[in-house]
Amino acid sequence: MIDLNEWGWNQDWEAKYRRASQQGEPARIIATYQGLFRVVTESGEAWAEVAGRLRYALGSLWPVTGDFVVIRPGSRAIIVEVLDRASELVRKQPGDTTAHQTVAANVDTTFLMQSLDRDFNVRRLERYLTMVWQGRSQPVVILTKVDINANTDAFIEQVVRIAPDTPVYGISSTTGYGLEHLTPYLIPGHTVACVGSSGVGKSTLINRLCDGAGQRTQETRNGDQRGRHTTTHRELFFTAERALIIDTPGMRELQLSEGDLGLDLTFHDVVTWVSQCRYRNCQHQGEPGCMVQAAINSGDLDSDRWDAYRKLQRELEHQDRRSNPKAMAESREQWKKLSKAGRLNRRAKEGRFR
Ligand SMILES: Nc1nc2c(ncn2[C@@H]2O[C@H](COP(=O)(O)OP(=O)(O)OP(=O)(O)O)[C@@H](O)[C@H]2O)c(=O)[nH]1
Ligand SMILES: [Mg+2]
Ligand SMILES: [Zn+2]
Repeated sequence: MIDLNEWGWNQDWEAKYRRASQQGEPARIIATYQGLFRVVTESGEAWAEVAGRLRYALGSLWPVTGDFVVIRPGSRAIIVEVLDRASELVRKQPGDTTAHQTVAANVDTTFLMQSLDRDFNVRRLERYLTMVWQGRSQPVVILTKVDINANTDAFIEQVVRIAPDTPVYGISSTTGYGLEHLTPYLIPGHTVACVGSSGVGKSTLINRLCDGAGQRTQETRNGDQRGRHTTTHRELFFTAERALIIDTPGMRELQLSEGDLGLDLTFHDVVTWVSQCRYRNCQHQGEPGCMVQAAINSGDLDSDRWDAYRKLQRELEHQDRRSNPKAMAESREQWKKLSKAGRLNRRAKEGRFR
């Protein structure tokens, strides 16, 4: 018998399970393999697939690693329901679509990892923070490979400047430096996910925390500090402390899915300035009583940070329009009107109305 509590099950899940509409056994997804799922149940590990009638119905609740599900056991178990997520990490699919990809579900703490070789970038970190807050998980910023960069404190300071309330630590999975700072997050039954670009050292850290859980990482070739794409699917492991930790494949680019809660939480300093402008519809372009301009002028607000906020805000508005047909129709109407006006203008100029 397996104690699902060790796998993150608790009274909240028990309650959700009791309310579930489908009969079956509770299980947690521990890995996904193109349509097949590795699950753990009270009677052990098994392979599972999604019930045929759910294939198109699940939408964004399509199971991912970390999900709790209801299964019908069998030589191949059938997933008949996905329990409502407590949290999720969602990114927009790379490329020009409105499809979203959930990377992991039911994550208590997210280790946002950047490495101090060539990966460090505060603007990208803001993106990741937005995703984590939006998904109702708690971020911890981890700067990796401090063994190859002498100037860790300066990097930590840069992170503190954009995320004063978020914990940030410098670590080395090679030497073990700083790993003790992560212990408070590795609580038995809690789930942590490692997120960050390819090569930052997610799998290496997990290996180390799991006492060699058999994760595969690829040694760098010819001193190439970036390593190579190695993780092909997500998985969930136990750390030495019996916390659960999820490896996610490296993201080449992070695009955000819609919603502005995460943006507001990541940029709460900016939001505070905006809320203090004299006019509610202030465009922050030199109007009297604009607190944003005042804060930039006095050095209280970094103009790069302001630009980053505006850029992400525009990106999210664009997303909202694309995934919200009404807003899209409205903007299409707008566009039609404008282009019609443009056509009329042109004709007027060409003198066709005379
Ligand atoms: N110097 C140094 N190298 C490290 C450290 N951590 C990881 N590496 C190396 O960085 C390379 C990439 O590490 P991985 O753990 O595979 O990176 P990853 O984030 O899992 O990458 P993907 O699976 O592609 O997303 C490997 O060659 C590791 O040996 C560290 O703390 N210091
Ligand atoms: Mg990896
Ligand atoms: Zn303003």
